[in-house]
Amino acid sequence: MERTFVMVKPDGVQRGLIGEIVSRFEARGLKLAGARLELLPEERVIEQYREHREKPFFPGLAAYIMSGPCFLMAWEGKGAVAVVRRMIGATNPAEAAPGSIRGDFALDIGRNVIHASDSPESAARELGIHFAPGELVDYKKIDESVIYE
Ligand code: IDP
Ligand code: MG
Repeated sequence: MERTFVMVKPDGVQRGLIGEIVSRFEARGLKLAGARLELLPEERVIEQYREHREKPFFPGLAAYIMSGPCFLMAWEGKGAVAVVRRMIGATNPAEAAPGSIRGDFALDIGRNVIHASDSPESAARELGIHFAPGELVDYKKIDESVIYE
């Protein structure tokens, strides 16, 4: 089983999309291991987006992410990192497939509603930035026997 870090960005929170987004991951069969609504401090935004620190869009990105609360989640399941990336869709919502979260709910690359880790390595790193050890919950979900072979 794999865990991935997923975050509804401030535009998604303000637009009332938390429930819709959580529902999609639940319906897919993924298991919620932790969640928190939070106004992110600048240090953690810089840490999360450190690969983009020198890019021209970084100041705007950081201001957007800190413009309101984000909804932070850890989702668990078989191949969760890649599965969730496909569910959120392409970075630029104009190119995101219909049926994906960005393809259904966004239009602008600078307001693309959701973040998800892009590899198992970044998932481990990002979960470590936002969740304390022990904050994520290990439990058995009763539908596992019908979701997995
Ligand atoms: P990802 O979120 O699909 O992993 P990344 O390339 O890692 O995409 O970029 C991180 C975030 O930075 C994007 O989700 C988007 O919010 C923002 N971003 C990326 N490229 C641009 C851009 O060209 N203009 C404005 N914002 C951008
Ligand atoms: Mg990324």
